[in-house]
Amino acid sequence: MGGHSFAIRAASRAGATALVASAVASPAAAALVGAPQPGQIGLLPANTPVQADIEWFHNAILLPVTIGISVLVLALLAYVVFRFNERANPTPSRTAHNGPLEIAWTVLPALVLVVIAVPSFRLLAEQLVIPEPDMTLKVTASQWHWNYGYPKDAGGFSFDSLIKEDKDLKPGEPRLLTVDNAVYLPVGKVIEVDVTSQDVIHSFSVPSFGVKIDAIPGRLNKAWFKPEQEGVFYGQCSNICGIDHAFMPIEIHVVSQDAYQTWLAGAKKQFARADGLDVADAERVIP
Ligand SMILES: [Cu+2]
Repeated sequence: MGGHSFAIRAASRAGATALVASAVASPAAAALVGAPQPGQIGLLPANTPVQADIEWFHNAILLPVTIGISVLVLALLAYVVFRFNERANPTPSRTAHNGPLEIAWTVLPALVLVVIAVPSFRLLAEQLVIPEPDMTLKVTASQWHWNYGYPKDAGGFSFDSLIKEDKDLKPGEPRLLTVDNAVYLPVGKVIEVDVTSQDVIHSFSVPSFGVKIDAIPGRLNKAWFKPEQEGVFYGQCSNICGIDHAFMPIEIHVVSQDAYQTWLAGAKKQFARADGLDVADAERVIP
């Protein structure tokens, strides 16, 4: 797993991490729902309305269209191979044009595209038109970790979130997906994420939430999700961003309002340091 570079990265980050490394006491362990399982086929379980619609679009529209067209083309090919081979059809017809047929094979695929386009555009609008948020989470990507900022009314703190090395994993924590400081969010709330980057282009992606949005330096990209169930949900950076691209996972705990308040109280003390100047800000100030 690129252990060498990982070790260097881990070492170089160690100083900065020490500020925020000690884990915040986590509320009662929630049910794990948003992680890939061995042998899994298909999408992760949906935990937001947007992801539920994405999965419907995939299963009810895209799969039937793809399978239908593949089977049709295979059947046509088989028919041609058996019906019009040299032995079965020694004197071929000289036909070059067939008006009705040409109209049909132009119009029918266009209709298929229309069938795909209607729910597709509806889905895009659902993702891009952000409803009135209950809270906003600021997400800042760096090579190679994430920084999460909570709004002023939640304490106005921010913290770095780095991958946990294999030797530090506790039982049940998936490797390459578990981080030292996870994000905690309340269940059933509309969360807006404001995503940016400090260095190169990354991508913030949480499959169970139906969110995948580029983190671009000097630009604020917005997305949203509304987690409907409590649990732990994992994601990864989804734009090749350098040597440790594969080692900047996202871990989000969706918890009850009470558990969220408990975590918030601890996190405020944990992360509000140096007059609110967090590690990410310090790196921005000192180029
Ligand atoms: Cu990245």
